[in-house]
Amino acid sequence: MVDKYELRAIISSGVLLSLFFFAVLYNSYSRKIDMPTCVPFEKTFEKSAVKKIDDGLYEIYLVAHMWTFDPEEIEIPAGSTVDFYLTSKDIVHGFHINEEGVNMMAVPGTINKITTKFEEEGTYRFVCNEFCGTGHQNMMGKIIVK
Ligand SMILES: [Cu+2]
Repeated sequence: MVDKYELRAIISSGVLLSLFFFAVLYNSYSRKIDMPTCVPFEKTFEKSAVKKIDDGLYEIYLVAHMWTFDPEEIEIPAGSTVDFYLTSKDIVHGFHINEEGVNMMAVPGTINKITTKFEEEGTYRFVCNEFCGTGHQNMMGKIIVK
């Protein structure tokens, strides 16, 4: 027989788990937060690229490695929608654009993808937000939106 205090602990754990689960679902749908998706590519890319698909539509292939991003500087016109594809050559790094709410991990052997739109002109800085070693604090780049 289960002790009544043990049963209370089990039930409250279940309630809390459900609450956290629905909080994540609620926030991702109601606030339209884009979650990065993991692209099942057979082989990841090793070279970076900035591809113009159409007017206002770009694909950016970013490679993270100790302790820099490739490319470090990207120029796009205002109002562009950008698909970011991100991978890493060595260890786990991060990719964070504060103003756009973009936050991804760069994992070796996989590609993470997120889409965002740059409405306003300006310089958007991106940084590595996963501690990756002694040069971590210098790992950054910028997107210039004109
Ligand atoms: Cu880092």
